[in-house]
Amino acid sequence: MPERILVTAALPYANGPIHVGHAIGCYIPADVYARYHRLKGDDVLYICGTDEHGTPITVSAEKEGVSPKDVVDKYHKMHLEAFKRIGVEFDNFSGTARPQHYTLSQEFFKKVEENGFIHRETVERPFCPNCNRFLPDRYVKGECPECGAKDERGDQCEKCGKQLEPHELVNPYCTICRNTPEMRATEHWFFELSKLGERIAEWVDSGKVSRNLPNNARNFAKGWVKEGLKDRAITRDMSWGVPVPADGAEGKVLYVWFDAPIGYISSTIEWAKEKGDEDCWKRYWMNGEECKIVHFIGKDNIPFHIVIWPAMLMAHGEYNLPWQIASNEFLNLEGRKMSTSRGWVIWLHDILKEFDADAVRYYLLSIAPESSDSDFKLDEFKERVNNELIATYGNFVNRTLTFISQKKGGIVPNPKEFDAADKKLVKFIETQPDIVGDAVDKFTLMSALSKMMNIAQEGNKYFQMKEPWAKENDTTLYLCANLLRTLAIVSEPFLPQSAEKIWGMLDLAGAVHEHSFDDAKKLEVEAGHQIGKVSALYQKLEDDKIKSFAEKYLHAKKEDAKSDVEMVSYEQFSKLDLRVGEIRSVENHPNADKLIILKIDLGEMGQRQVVAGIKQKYAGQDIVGRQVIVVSNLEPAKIRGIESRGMLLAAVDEQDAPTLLKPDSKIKNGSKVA
Ligand code: B3M
Ligand code: ZN
Repeated sequence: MPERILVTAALPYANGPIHVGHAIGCYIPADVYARYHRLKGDDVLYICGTDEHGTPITVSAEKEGVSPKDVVDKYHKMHLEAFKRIGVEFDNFSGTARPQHYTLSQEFFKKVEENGFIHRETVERPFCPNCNRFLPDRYVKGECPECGAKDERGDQCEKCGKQLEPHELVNPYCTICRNTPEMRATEHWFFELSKLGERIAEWVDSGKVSRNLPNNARNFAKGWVKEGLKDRAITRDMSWGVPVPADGAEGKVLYVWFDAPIGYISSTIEWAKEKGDEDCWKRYWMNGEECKIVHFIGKDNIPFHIVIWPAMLMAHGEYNLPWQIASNEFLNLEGRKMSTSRGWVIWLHDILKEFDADAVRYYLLSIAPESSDSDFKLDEFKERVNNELIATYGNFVNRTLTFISQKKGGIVPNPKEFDAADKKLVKFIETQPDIVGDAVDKFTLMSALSKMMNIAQEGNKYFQMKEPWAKENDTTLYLCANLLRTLAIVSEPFLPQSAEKIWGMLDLAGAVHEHSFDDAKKLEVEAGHQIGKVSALYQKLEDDKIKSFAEKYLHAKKEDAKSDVEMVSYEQFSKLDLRVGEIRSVENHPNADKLIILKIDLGEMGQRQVVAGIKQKYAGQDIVGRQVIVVSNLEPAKIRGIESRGMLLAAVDEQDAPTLLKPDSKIKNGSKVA
């Protein structure tokens, strides 16, 4: 019986690129799950979109000196491209700043209010007198009231995971100007979560939730309910967001975590409209228990998906509740926590520029942080790709097809009578696909991946044992061609691009993803079938390639490296050409608030144009005529559209504010700094 399944992945904030940790946190696992169920013939939809509201977006916009909409559009496009390259295939990828999402979120709010789960209340919230505004969520930092961690944001403590409200921080400060905020009265709307604790606890334990609900999620929910759920403010004093649909709510928008999950529904509605069947989204959201809603998320999103979102749905009353919350733990990088602010991160678009998408998918799935945090290591990436993906999977593909192509003129031969080993292989073809599928259904994708790889391994063993190069080989090659077809289908959810290539090389009808997973259990490559052109699936990863990738893309800012400062050799250092220069002119950068364009005299080396991020500190100061230290052999770069040929040396304080370095006394322009 085909099932109906709605798969979602956490809506990524549109305020920065996706890194490998995000990718394996939920997008790739959800994609594997959705692809598998599409092959099973289920009615499955994979829904996502960008989360375009909240202070993550407005803080980024202010930093970059552009509008929130600009930020959102830029990253929406970037996310989509990266997902496409890595083979993450959504049925719809929407965005929460679209009009129909506004309408739906407002209707949702009103319905919950009508049902008696929303009240308004005047409360005290941090207000920065200097910036003249309230400081929601990420505009305020301070000490976590729970664990004492410093510099935590007003929405969640990264250290202990505690959900916070901006006014709960100890010793708060404004993240824009660093002033201490004062408390001011303001009116907000509260979601009455306190009324729903019992129902949440009951639901988590009921058979209506997947028996594979991860323990961390189940226990978290029960623990939180036991502690006592509190009503939560679901509005904020800011202008970017869904306007609160109530009288007297000017200047207030819905809290991003209230509107974002509604994005799962609005994206489904958008999909239905584009399909030209306006109402068909209802069969996923409104048909009682017939549809399994599976939310794939990263660990930090558990509280919202296991408690608040279901509570919102209960309070609304007309939509289906989730059936599964599949969440991974965190991925570290070379033994250290990934940090976007410190640059210790591998962006998905960077790694995809240099390496095969399925090689990246393979490695990430093989180290997925399923039950505990795991570690991305470039050396291990190389090893796994070379020794497993290429040596096992690629090898079976290659030896089977090459042999048929070279020794049989590309024709799959007629099998003779099956011996015991052949029969064993046929049995394996009949049973192994379900073993892989069961593991996917249990949300244990690492194990599913290794069971998929068993197919290639078994194929290699069989090939080796049968010695087709030395012995009668018609049966062997016939069965290998069939096992390869099985492998292509079963591996499609994990390695979609490789699977299609194998299908193409086998020259079978259609595309692999149009076939049925259950067909993988049959022998359907017929004797006499002509295969297509054969080529290698992957390129071996060489040390040099890995090293140059690390040099190009992986550098942490120095403050992060305090405990493990990376050493450079004298030879590396001596490659820098540092010179004394003199500032001749200064002008504002046309496209950036913090940048200026300098012309610098390097004596005999001539004049240079350099773009530098020192405007805030040096605005209004006359620095023409001042001597500076210039890195003169830096590769030329365009910075926001303006060519820069060099870099000025400056010391930076804790807030990254620069102080230019200069020679102790006047010296000839162009002098070498050694
Ligand atoms: N945007 C948080 C995140 O990207 C948030 C998820 C929303 S899911 C409804 O981690
Ligand atoms: Zn301020």
